[in-house]
Amino acid sequence: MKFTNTDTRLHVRGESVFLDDMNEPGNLLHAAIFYSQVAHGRIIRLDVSQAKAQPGVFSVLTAEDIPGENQIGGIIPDEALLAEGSVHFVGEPVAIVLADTRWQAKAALKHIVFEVEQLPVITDPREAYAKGELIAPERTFAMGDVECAWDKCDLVFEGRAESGGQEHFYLETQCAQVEPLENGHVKVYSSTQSPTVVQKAAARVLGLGQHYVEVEVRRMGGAFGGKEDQATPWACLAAVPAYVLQRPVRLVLERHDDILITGKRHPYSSDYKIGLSRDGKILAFEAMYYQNAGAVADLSTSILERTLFHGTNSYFVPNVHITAASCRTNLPPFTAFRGFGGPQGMFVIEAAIQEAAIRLGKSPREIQEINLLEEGDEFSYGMFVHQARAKRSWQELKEQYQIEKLYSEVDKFNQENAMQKKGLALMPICFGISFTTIFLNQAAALVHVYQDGTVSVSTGVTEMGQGVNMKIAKIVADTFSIDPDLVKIETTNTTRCANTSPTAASSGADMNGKAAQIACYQIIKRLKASAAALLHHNDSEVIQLKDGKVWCEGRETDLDWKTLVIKSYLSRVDLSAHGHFAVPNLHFDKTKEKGNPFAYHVFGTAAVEVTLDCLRGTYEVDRVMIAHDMGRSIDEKIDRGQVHGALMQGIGWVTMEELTYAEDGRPLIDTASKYKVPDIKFTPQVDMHFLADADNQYAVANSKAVGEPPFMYGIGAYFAIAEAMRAFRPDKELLVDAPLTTEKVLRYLYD
Ligand code: LUZ
Ligand code: MOS
Repeated sequence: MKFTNTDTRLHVRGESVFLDDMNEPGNLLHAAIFYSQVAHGRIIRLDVSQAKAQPGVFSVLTAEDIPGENQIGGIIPDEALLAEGSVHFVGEPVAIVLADTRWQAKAALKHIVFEVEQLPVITDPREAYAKGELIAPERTFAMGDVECAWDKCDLVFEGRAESGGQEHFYLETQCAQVEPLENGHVKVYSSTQSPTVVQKAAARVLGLGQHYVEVEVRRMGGAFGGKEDQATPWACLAAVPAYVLQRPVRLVLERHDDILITGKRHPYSSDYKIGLSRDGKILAFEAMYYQNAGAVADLSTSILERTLFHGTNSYFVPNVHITAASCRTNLPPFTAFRGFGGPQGMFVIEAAIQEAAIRLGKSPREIQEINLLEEGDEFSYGMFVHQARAKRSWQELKEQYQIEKLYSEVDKFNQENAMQKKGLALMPICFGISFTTIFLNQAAALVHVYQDGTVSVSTGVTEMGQGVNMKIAKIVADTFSIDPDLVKIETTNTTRCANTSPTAASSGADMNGKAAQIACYQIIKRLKASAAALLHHNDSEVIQLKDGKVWCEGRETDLDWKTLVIKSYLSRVDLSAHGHFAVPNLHFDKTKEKGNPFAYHVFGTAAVEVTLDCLRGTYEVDRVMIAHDMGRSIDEKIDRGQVHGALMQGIGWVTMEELTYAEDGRPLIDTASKYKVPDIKFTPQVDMHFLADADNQYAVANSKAVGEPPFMYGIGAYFAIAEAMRAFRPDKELLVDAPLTTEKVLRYLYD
């Protein structure tokens, strides 16, 4: 089989068509967005008349030109498409300039008169909390009784943990193109993970039924959660002028604007209290997570929920009391990012364990190991661990890579070197798979078999570089037992697959693969009946499709796939089917905060080794070793790529990627050149081991979701560096303030 990932082939040749590569319609208008430079204020004056008179400018639209509702908030309706009355963050869209060229639209922006009376600005989530500025009521997950437990502990202490935001740095910036169709219909091309979210929001701002809005997604040039909710405003900002002016409109953010004004990973500030027995058993854990939500809700409440779900990571803790609050500040709204609040939660308990190790005079890995989840253990949210692979991945990692030997080498190195120190940290992960919003756990597919035996597959999943199209093609080919070259994966389009859930929560291949399979089974059933008739058999149960041939009663026949298909068509057999899949057995009661929210969990353990230059404060990640629970991999190359990419993104989050804000709420990271992401030279040697015999009956083809879980391995880099720092300054307390930039390291090493 010569099957390769079609997208990769196109990408390396520069042939793949991203949104801004599409041919331009003849009368296309280019949009540029005028946005607030003030983080909080009352609008006193907005005058666009001068801008309208600039060369090439066709029109300038403001909130009053929106034909429908000026509202795009999905979970909580608190987000205007265009500011009206007041502004709440730097970057809030105020007006849309439409011109013949992108440069003319941009040039006209400075002719907009916008006066704002400044109001007090909040940037700190704890301050917002103290002032009662909450996006929604805070939530608490509890199990056992922490208050009774503290007395039984040999060690109880409190601590604080900070983790910063993160820029998605997708290569393709936010963009959309909208074309007016006949009879008041519109077609929206969007670089979105969530076609239906875009469809609903566009229908809302245009005042149309959803059936008048078609959303089409070919692919994204990266997303990482940044296009789960935040592709929507840009699609709507193109839809309004396209509809009002009845001309096609394209809107593509420049990198500078994208970095400055679009949402990022939520920064968190957290307090914790932990109690342990002398031998390191965690008896109780309490935490308060202050999430910096930014100015509007976006997905913050949902992300907050996942922080609670992952508050105890892969450990069993009998007494838990964790509370989380989504705090409204005047920063650009934070949003989904790979891990979706999970990493922020896990970071806190890992910090608590590291500190406990110091206080108990143990190694962190001793404490981690004896607290790992076992079969049947209960999570604070009432779910029980099933198919626990925490200890297994831990053991396999240790054996595969001789981890204890590595620890003695690190100790030896640190004794022999004064100005260079090494650190080695283990990072176990446990990540729940399913949207925590239960109704989103469904997917649909539409499969057509054409007369020549080739196959067209549409699903609700979107391709963002993660290789999901390749996985779906393999699943479909495998289900029909035909050559994958016969299968084509279509664009994602709301007229072919409706009510799509976001391609998110690592669930895209799981759910859409299953939906596609369900559609295939229906066609197979009809084809088998047709084959039975052709072979003069009255029982279709004896028919099998195998390797492109029809088998009957366990024997290969002369009938092949292509002949069967054309003969079935001529007998007027339906060769198309729609499939729908709903993940079974999910439920959650928010009044009790208990239930069964996940189809399954993904486990794994990583070891991260670093070397710190104690003169310069610089560090290198030398090597990462991973034992990962991949289920039965659908495509090993793609899955290795996902683990590797997620790991590096996680390492970047806790090391060099730093977002800073001025006191007046202005993001200080406003160009690509001010933001560091790991590059190829920073990439360590990565050794990866997938657990053998790790089938997972809860996902398609016994696989496991891969998109997000390995991100959290990156957290190990933080604690490896922290260990190296403490090897140099054993007198100092653990620093828990991610990202651990070189500047912070240097300040720590030399006060
Ligand atoms: N998106 C969402 C997600 O809407 N719900 C989730 O639970 C989720 N989890 C991870 C990433 N995106
Ligand atoms: Mo998401 S963080 O878009 O899975």
